[in-house]
Amino acid sequence: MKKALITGITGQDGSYLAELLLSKGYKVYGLKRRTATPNFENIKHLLDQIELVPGDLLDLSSLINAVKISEPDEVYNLAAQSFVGDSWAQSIYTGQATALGVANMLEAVRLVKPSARFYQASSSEMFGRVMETPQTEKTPFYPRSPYGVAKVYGHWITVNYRESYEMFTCSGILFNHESPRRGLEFVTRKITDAVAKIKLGLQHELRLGNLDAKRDWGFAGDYVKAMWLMLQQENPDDYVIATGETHTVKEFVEIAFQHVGLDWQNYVIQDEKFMRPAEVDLLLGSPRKAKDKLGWEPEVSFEQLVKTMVDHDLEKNRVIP
Ligand code: NAP
Ligand code: F7E
Repeated sequence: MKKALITGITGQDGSYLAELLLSKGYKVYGLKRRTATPNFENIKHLLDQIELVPGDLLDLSSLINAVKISEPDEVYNLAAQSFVGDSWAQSIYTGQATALGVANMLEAVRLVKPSARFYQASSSEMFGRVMETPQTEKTPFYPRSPYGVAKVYGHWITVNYRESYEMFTCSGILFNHESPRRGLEFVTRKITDAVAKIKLGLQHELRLGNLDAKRDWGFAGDYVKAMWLMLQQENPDDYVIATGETHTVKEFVEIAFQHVGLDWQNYVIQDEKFMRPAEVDLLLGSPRKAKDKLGWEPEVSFEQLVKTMVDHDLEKNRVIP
């Protein structure tokens, strides 16, 4: 039986990846940091099938211990301070967790089980002020936030461990991917949760920042399949994972409101508070290499994604007003 260690198992991607690996017969270990209140919402249905090990990306000895306990064949490093918006206010912490946390995890693997295959959650935010469109594995990075800068470090330290120690390390440059398990602070889930609450009479307006930003949005359940595929190849490599389509925040808003029969213009207010000090205006990824080498393709369309998220939030808010 193959064994996998997932950091960030309580997050959106960690929960979908755990489901995927369990369905493939893996023994799944998840790194779990201490929190004052439980945050098992995304994995509560999996708790009796996985094993949680305590640890934090900032604490190397806890990571060494986690690798010793799990003896993994595969390590998926999904943990990070992942919210771009907060990365200016918490730039030092973002660097510690999202950048140096990767080095800590790689060191733990190198010291305890260097033969384990390693996946790093890199991000399209590394492209930032994009140098070409669509963005590919060869597009130079130009990050626009402390988060993006930290991910560039995480990306290159992953490449460096591959080249320095011949470790099987892969980096997935994933474009935005969403789901009903997305955190409520990210724009997609903020919109679908608000649309549901407005429809149910529980909220009256939706305050947003930049409606013109363009993102290449896919479904998280599709994207974790690409992570797994990367670690099944003969050789380690880096891949862009994207849909190849881009949409504005405004388009997302329009479809979400339309889905419940409302006109977004009656509810959306633009608020300076949600504008960023530096914005990433346009992201559009080329999934060509992933398609050619991994045989990976996204299955859920943009419209399906928006509607599924709205439907989920309608259901959730009906039950828990
Ligand atoms: P997420 O929902 O925010 O989950 C982040 C996870 O990291 C949570 O389990 C969190 O634990 C854990 N974590 C945070 N700081 C930690 C620390 N110091 N030590 C241990 N665990 C820690 O993120 P996601 O959307 O699933 O994304 C997964 C990864 O992919 C992240 O690295 C993200 O930056 C990257 N990424 C995401 C996207 C996307 O569109 N979703 C795109 C590209 C790359 P708690 O539950 O305790 O907070
Ligand atoms: O913002 C704009 C905002 O916070 C998307 C993370 O998973 O994907 C994610 O980062 C866009 C930006 O995601 C609001 O300015 C407008 O242009 O949903 P987001 P993100 O910053 O793209 C990448 C690939 C990651 O790696 C990250 O971990 O929407 N926007 N109004 C807003 N954004 C938010 N959050 N809230 C608003 O009110």
